[in-house]
Amino acid sequence: MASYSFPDDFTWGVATASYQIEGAVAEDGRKPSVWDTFSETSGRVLNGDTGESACEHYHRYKEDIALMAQLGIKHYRFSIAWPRIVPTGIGPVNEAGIDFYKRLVDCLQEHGITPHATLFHWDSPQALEDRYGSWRSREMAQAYADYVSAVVSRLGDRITHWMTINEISCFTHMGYAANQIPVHAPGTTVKTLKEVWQTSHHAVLAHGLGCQAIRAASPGPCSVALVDNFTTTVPLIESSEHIAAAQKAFGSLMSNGGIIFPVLTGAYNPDLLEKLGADAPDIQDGDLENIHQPLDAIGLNIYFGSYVQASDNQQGYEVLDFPVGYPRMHMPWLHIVPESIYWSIRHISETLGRPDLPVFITENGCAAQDELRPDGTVIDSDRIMYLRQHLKSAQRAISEGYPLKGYFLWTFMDNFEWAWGYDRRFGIIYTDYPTQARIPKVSYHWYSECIRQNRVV
Ligand code: PNW
Repeated sequence: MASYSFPDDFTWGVATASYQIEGAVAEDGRKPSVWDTFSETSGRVLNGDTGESACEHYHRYKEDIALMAQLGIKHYRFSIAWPRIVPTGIGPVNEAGIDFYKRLVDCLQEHGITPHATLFHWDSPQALEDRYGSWRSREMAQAYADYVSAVVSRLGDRITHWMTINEISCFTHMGYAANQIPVHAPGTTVKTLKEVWQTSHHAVLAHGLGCQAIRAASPGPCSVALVDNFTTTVPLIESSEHIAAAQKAFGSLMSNGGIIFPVLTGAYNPDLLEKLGADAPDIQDGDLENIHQPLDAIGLNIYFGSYVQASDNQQGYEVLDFPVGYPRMHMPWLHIVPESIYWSIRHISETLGRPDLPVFITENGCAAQDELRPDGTVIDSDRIMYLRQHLKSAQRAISEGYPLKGYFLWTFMDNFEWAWGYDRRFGIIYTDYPTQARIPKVSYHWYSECIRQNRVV
C-alpha cells in the first residue's frame, strides 16, 4: 500500500463561512449582523475592512463551485447566514434568503459535491443585539432554535449534514470580555468574567436546543454535529507521564471544560468549575440535559496545540508557553504543532471517553504571506509544508484505529479574516480583491493531487 494513504470513503473537503465570503450584505432582504456593525465601527477591524463585498460569492457562487469541482473535492462545508433567513432575528422568514441557499446547494449537487451546512458561524442578527444583547440573554438560545427550524424545514430535502454552531469560544469569549476591549463582534466589555461565561453557557444551550430542532424539522434521516475549537493539549514527549499530564490539563483549560465537556459528557469539567469559583455561569435545572444531546459526529477546528509536561506542582501538569523562536505561520497564535491533529482526535476517544463518536476535522489550514508573481502564480510552499504535516498527523490517527472520517481544509479562497480584515490570507485560491479574480495557488494543485491519490503527497 502507498504510504500515508486514507480509507477509500474518506471525506475530502474545503470550508468557508457566510460573512467571510458572501458580500451582498443588503441584498434580497438581508439585514445587518453584529459583524456588519462591528466592522463599520472604526478601529475595530484592521484597515477599516468590512464584509460588504468580501469575495462577492453571493453572485459568483457558480464560478466558485466550478473551481471546487476542478479541485476534486466531493464535500463542501459552508455556513448559512441567520440575517438572510430571519433578518430581524426572530419573526418572519425571508424566503429570498432561503432561495439563495437552494440555488447554491442545487449547483453543488450538479457538480457531485455534498453540502455540509453550519447553521451559525458568528453572524448574529444585529436586531437581537439591540433587543437584548444577543448572547448575553438566555432568550438567544430559543431564538436560534426557531431560526434552525425555519432553515431545516425548508432545506432539509437538500441538506442532510448539519453542524449547529461554529467555535462557541470565539464569538463568546472573544466577543465579550471583562474590563477590556474584545477583538470579535459584538465587542462588548462587561464587568465580570461570570457574564462572559454566561454568554457561552447560552451558546451551548442554543446548540442543544438546535440539535432537537434539527431532528424535529428534518424530513428524513440526517447527521448532526457541533463544530468546536478546543485547545488541544499535546504531551511534550509521548511518555506515559506526559500523556497523563496532557489529559489532565485538557479539561481544566478555559473553553474546553465549559464547552466540549457539557456537550459530550453532560457536565462542566470539575477542575474548571473550581478554578472559576464565583465566575462560573448560572446553570438552570434541565440545561445540562438539553445541552448533552446525542450527536452523529463531532467537528474539530484544529490550527495549533499547547504542549504540556508532567510537573511536581499541585495540579500535576504545566501548560507550556512557546519558546520565543518557535516557528509559526502568519498569525500571532499560529504556532506549528502538527501533532495537535492526532491528539485532538485521541482526546475525544480517551479524555472525553467517546471512542464511538466519528470525528471530522472541519477546519485546518494557515495564513501565509502569499505573493502574486508577475507570471500570475502564487508559490505557497510554506502552506503546503504546514498542510502536509497536519495531514500526516490525521493519517496517523486513522492508522491507529481512531474514527477520523474526514478533513475540510480552511479555506477555499482568501476571505474576510475577521478582525484582520483582508490582510491575512488563508486560501488555497488567491483572491485578487480589486478584480475579484480567483487564482489557484500551488497549494490548490497540491491538495488536488492528495485527493486524487487519496494520500498525503
Ligand atoms: C477560525 N485563535 O477562527 C474560524 O472558524 C474561521 O472563521 C477563521 O477564519 C479561521 O479559524 C482562521 O482564523 C479562529 O485565536 C479564530 O486561536 C481565532 C483563533 C483560532 C481560530
